[in-house]
Amino acid sequence: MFETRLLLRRTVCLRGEAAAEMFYDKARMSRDGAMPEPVRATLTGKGGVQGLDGERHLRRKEMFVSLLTQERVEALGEKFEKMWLAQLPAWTRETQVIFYEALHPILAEAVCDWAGVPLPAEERIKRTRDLVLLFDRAAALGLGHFQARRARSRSEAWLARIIKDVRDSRLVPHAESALAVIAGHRDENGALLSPKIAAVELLNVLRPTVAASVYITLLAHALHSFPDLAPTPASDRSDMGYFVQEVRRFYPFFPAVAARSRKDFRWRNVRFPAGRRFLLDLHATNTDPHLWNEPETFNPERFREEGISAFALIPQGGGDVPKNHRCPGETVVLEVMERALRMLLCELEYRLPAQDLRIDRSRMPALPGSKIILADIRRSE
Ligand code: MYR
Repeated sequence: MFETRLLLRRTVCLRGEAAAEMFYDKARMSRDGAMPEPVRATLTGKGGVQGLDGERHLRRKEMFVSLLTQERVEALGEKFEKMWLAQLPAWTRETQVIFYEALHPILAEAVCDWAGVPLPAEERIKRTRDLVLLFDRAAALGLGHFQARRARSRSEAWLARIIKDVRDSRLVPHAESALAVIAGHRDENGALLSPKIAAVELLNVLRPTVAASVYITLLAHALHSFPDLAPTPASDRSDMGYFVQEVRRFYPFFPAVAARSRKDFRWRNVRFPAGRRFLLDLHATNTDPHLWNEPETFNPERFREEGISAFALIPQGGGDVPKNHRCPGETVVLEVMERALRMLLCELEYRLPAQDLRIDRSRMPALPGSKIILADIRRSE
């Protein structure tokens, strides 16, 4: 734990299992306005589930959890795989493909289709580009930051129109779809969400699914960097699962989550005043030497041996999904990563030409310099 200033505000930075448990104590911490404004204006939007507390948060969270039953998550995985297979012939005609960028339209189309959001052919490129700007430029400075702010205004306006179309019966999405559930969701007072807030929440479904492209790119990086530890097409499901979990533990992706103390309190003999900002360092907890054996070594086998608490492996936040602020989309990420792993191992043949494979840790989200270039792509026999 140490204290610094972030955008001029005194901020306590924390890492480790005990710190994560304290950070997720709702009696001590509030989320209201906790993330820095530039992140709320780009990545998360304002008025969405990430910044709510108490009953309002629980009710909104319930809505997300209801969207993500095992059956629905698998349905999204199937769409992702189908769209990727449909793109493969085009990939084989290219001399090389930038994997990270090639994943974006596949994930965007899959999640829009799954969520019931119409994506006409003429809008695909611009809507996908905006969804990517929201997470890829959320931490950018200067022009990149303003591009992300503009992408948020455009995306919210687009989805608020679609929410109104549903409420006025001009559009009838499938009852289980994210669009139908969010458009019909009622808050704790029985009121519908405003079209703007409903758009923020719909973006909370679309954007992070496209952001899974970061993890899938890192997955390809790990397959290349640790070939002796990679599963084979014959590996069983748990071995594939351990590899995916180790990618999520080992590589930095989402750097930190933020909260604000709601009252004065004492922890580990330090007194914290109400209103102090706290940042929980997710990657530092995933690689904390007090928690993990040889944390800087990529070793999927650790998941066979080491038990994981809800506050130790926290690439998408810690604690409990329905009752606390842990990301409800973790199962979606696992689903698309496991499918991507099977695709890379079983459906595709490819080569990685000479390229910059160093992970740029000054970039958020962190990616290899080349974003993974694949060459000589063929469909496996
Ligand atoms: C999502 O879309 O919610 C998941 C992907 C997010 C990646 C964003 C990386 C930059 C975030 C900066 C956060 C700074 C926290 C202090």
